Amino acid sequence: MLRKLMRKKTADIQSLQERIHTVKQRQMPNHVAIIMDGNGRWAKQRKMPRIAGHHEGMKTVRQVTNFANDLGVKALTLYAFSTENWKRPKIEIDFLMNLPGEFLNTYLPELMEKGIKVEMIGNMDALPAHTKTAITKAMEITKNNTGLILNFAMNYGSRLELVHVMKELAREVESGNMEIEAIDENVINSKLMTAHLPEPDLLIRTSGEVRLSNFMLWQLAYAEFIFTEVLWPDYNEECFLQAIEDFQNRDRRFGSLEGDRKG
Ligand code: V0D
Repeated sequence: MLRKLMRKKTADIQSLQERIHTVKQRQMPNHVAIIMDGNGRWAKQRKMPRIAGHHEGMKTVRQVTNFANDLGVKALTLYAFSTENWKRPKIEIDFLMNLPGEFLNTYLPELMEKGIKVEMIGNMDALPAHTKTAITKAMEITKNNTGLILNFAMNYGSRLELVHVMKELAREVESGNMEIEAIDENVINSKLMTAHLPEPDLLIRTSGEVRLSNFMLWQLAYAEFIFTEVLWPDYNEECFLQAIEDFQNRDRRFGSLEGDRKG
């Protein structure tokens, strides 16, 4: 009986390895963006405080980051804190703002070992000093790493980002440095906080919510969207692998007939 169970277990592990082998031979998304939803609900189901869910969600961040790096994904953007999240109770915000420091204290050696580079988008100014310090240090220490870019969206909102781009362009036109006619998609891309990153080609949102919630509105124009009922603390390598497989099985044609089946 035990032997039979063991055999089954071995088979399961092998098939996961086989699936990884297969996705690696196909086109990997360059940039995966994730809205990490469901931490509060996960905690509530266990009669635990919301912060316990946030803390558990941090472990998922580590797991998914390492897995994405192993698969050869170039950039992973995680929506960690939105401009809307300031409306939450102060006690919850205080706890959240300790997570970057805790995450980096715990995992920075591992990030260095794996060559992962930490970056962030969003307005850093409004973050507490200790949070800012932790993130700035990690960005400095990992800046020469050449593996996965682990990009945290913190105090980020897409419309506000676009407002800044528009103001910046208006200033350049007003000062005579740019012709209105020179404004095109590339110019706008170059002013976004994601200017140096490949365009996200896959968006994942967990926990059953089917909305964009002001996340990378411009950047996600051509991305594949994958929504799952799985709560972020329960999300794992197998879930991420499934998302990559789903991505690879979609027909990405950008509106052209390229790849259209004959007959
Ligand atoms: C809570 C689930 C890692 C989402 C994941 C302050 C909500 C865990 C970071 C982090 C959060 C951010 C920057 C950095 C290193 C780590 C994080 C927040 C929330 C918002 F440089 N997890 N995490 N930041 N949660």
